[in-house]
Amino acid sequence: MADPILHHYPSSPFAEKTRLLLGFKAIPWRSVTIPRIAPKPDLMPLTGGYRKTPVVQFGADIYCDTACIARELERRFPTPTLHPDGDRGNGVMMAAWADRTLFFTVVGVVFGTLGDAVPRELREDRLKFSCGLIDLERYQREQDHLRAQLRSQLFWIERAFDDGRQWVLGAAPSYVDFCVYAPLWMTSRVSQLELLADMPRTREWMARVAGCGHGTFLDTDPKLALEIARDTEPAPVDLDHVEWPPGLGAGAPVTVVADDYGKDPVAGRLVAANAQHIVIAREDPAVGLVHVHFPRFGFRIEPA
Ligand SMILES: N[C@@H](CCC(=O)N[C@@H](CS)C(=O)NCC(=O)O)C(=O)O
Repeated sequence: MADPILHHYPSSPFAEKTRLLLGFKAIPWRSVTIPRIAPKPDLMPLTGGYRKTPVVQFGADIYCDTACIARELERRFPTPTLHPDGDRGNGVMMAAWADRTLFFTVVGVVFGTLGDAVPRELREDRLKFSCGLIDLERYQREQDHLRAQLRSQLFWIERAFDDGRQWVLGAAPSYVDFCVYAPLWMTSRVSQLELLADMPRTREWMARVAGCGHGTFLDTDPKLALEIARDTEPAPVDLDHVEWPPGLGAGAPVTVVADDYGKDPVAGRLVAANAQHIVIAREDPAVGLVHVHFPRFGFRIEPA
């Protein structure tokens, strides 16, 4: 099987979550560095418009969003598992809190604290990208409130280790460890805040998660990633159950778009869908036919 290609940039917390997942599973990977702000000309032929970071490519299969990426890594590389003790539910529920609520609280605290040190083009890009949600001036105004919200959630995390466990769900690392870690890793950009000074168990756990490392990877030219997609066929799709959106079926022209922020629609033909997964097919002159995969949670499918 070809190595996964991670399209990412160093400072992205969701990319850090993915780099650690690859390290934990000891999967060799290729690294393509993408720009931190739009435009992302070498990514667009692969995703068809989705611009969030990261994206993982296996040949002509493109996986958007870390929930979808993690599920695919687990499917292709089941050992070591992200769901020890056969529990595929609890960690994923907690992960949804970490990916959305905890992450956005951290973004508010970090960007609001960095303030004018955030380059103007990054501020403007994120304001537009988030339809006004990532607003540095508002973050600065609401800083006390945001820090209180973050401290509240940090206590929840610290208390998860009250019984002496080493990992959030118990004795072994699992998916949720990487999801909770990623936003906290982002807070290290404002170390002067000392948010974790009185949270020794969280700091020790963070060192354990960081210890998973990033595994071995090869820096790869973005053009090579496009050639790999062009020279490969999408893999056969085999979902364990089918759950079509109302009125839509195989081959229907659709758009798929995130329902929270970064709402750039991707157009294609529906290949498969169920309660967890959406696959669409699209063609681009640079890459030919590709399948683009999204999680079902957090994405809206509409007739094109
Ligand atoms: N739900 C998405 C969130 C990804 C996300 O918000 N990534 C940030 C960077 S950490 C992003 O896309 N920022 C804008 C950009 O990179 O263009 C996931 O799990 O992958």
